[in-house]
Amino acid sequence: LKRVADDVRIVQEEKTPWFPKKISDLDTCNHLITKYDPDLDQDHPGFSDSEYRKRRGFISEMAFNYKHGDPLPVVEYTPEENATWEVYRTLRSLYPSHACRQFLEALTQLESERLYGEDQIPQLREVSAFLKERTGFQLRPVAGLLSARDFLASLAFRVFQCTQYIRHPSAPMHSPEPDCCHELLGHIPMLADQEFAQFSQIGLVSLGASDEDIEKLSTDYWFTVEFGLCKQNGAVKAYGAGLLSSYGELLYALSNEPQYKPFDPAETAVQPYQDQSYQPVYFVSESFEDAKQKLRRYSSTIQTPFSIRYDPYTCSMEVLDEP
Ligand code: HBI
Ligand code: FE
Repeated sequence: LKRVADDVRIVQEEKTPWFPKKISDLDTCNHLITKYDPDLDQDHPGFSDSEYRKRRGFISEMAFNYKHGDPLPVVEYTPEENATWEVYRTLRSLYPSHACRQFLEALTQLESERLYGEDQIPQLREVSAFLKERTGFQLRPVAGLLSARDFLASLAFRVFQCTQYIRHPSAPMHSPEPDCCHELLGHIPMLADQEFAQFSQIGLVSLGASDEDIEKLSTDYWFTVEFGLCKQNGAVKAYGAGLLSSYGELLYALSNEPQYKPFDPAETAVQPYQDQSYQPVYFVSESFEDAKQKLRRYSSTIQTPFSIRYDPYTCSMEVLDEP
């Protein structure tokens, strides 16, 4: 006897993953990845420092309670926290030779407006207002490493989820997780550039995408926004936030040790990566304009049952059913 499998036709219901439709929906996009949590990870430099963990808990609490439209919380940083911010001075010395032009321009502006200085950690509220005037990007506080889906979805609304705590003072030059040094020194100056801000709306493609496509988009994000290099006046410069916030890796990435490949979204998307040590390979873009166009072409290969447009007047997604 033959079992006729065709009789039992399982109709797989095609389900589109939930995604935020309006900017206040981002209040529910706060799923953290517990990797590198100082409360759970024994290797975290703050693991055995109960004072540090208490402080982190306090700042996390503010991020979890934050609702879209609330004024951004102001953190009164302690003298010890402000002392850790000295990484700024150290990194600053490398920027003129290693960072891309757009980064330097924005950083200089942040300094001349006295939003950035050596003595204290800048406040997200002021930095968010600065970005909003330039590219429409705004910040919202987040308690730690966010899921790729939630993180990318926020970018679609030109919202950057930004951590507000600082790394442990025992390891000022390295942090296993994003912290305010990484956000303020790596991401913020880049988000003040128009072309780069448009590139960062990579998030639009992630809305309703499959887990597989989210993984590919995060990998493209990883090798561009986090570890990207670009050509400028015949030289290679850094624009990735992971590089611009790490003295050691910034030097390494622009030395002749690592391998360089041209940025190609389809290829880059499947490049294996790790976050434990320096990258073995970096992707070089011709320009942000070029990277944006390549990404746009690649995005059209990502299948969703609809197309989406962001309406900046209502800060909401317009979902257009495909014919
Ligand atoms: N979460 N808080 C935070 N900051 C990031 O930069 C970040 C994140 N989650 C995921 C992520 N970056 C990317 O590496 C991609 O997975 C999107
Ligand atoms: Fe980052």
